[in-house]
Amino acid sequence: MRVILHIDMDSFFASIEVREHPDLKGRPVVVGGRLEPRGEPAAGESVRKLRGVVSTCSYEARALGIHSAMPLARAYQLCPDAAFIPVNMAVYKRVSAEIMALLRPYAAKFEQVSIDEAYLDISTRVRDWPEASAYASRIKTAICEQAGLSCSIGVAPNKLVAKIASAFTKPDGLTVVKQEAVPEFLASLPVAKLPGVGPKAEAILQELGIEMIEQLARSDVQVLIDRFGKYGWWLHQAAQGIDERELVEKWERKSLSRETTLDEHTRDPELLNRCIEALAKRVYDDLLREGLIYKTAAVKLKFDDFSVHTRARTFRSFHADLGTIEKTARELLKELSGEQAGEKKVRLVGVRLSTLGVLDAKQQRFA
Ligand code: TTP
Ligand code: MG
Repeated sequence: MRVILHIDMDSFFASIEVREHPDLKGRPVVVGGRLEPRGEPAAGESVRKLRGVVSTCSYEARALGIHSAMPLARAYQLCPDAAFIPVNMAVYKRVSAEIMALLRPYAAKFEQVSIDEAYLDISTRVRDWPEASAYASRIKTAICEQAGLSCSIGVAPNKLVAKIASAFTKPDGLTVVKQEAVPEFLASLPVAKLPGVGPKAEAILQELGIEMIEQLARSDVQVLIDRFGKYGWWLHQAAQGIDERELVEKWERKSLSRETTLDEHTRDPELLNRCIEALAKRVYDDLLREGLIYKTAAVKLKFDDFSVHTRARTFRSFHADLGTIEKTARELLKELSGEQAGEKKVRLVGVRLSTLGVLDAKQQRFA
């Protein structure tokens, strides 16, 4: 069974501003434009001089007709009492990175699509659709508790339907479309709900007498290909809820490492071995949690004269087990200690894994 989640944060920039300024809660909040470099304009002046467009706004502001890409001046006409906040991109990027890091371990495969959207392949983590729904609920709770923000999630057999499903109930939505329910779910939606269908494609489809996805699914694929080329074929597939696209893992971790400073500096091989094994276990737990595999293992020693020595070994193929990390780390420790013979004692030990890959469903047997 293939289960894909699409997660989209609710009114992302505006929700972050509300989280940072709780007095804004429940109010129309409009995020857009930039702060004047000269600083705060006088009262009243700021809104009259509003330039640029709305990046996003709270759902309270949407109820008044304000939306993304609308000129700020127009938003002000619609609601002079709204809180107008300039874009603070550095903050939103930081929050986005925190949320993506929080989401990553929930998926066997992960694809970030934009600042506030991601796909998660959880096919190997759940057995049926009720479990998938409960899994998505847990993710919503985690984002709420750990980031103080709400999101909407679509759960479906592929990326296309998951994306449409996440937008289906917003904000704070959870829409599950199991395999058997896909045709019925799509049937009642207008063609504009298909990703990629903008006003232009919508107008052409209307000329062909096609307004709903159901009509598109039943239409002659050759007519669509004649009109749209290859995209016509894709449209026909999409209307039937068919989408085989895999998730594309863009985010790659360069390395995983753990280190520890010793309470007492030592040269005792027994003690150092125990320390290395404990670190290997911790790095291995990180690896498992992130669904990764490794090709390189390394050990680092810092001595009491503050000199730092590292030694790494790269394998011919990827590994996913703890045993190889432990064995390699012990051997590298022995080599390093041998090189640094003398009176120097060790004050810090580290274990690092690099040349990382993603453990996908087919490679699960590695684990
Ligand atoms: P969206 O996910 O499209 O919008 P949203 O998160 O604000 O609201 P929704 O609840 O409908 O998902 O975009 C994410 C962020 O990207 C949004 O918070 C601000 C930014 N953005 C712009 O700067 N300009 C735009 O035109 C749009 C659509 C978004
Ligand atoms: Mg969003």
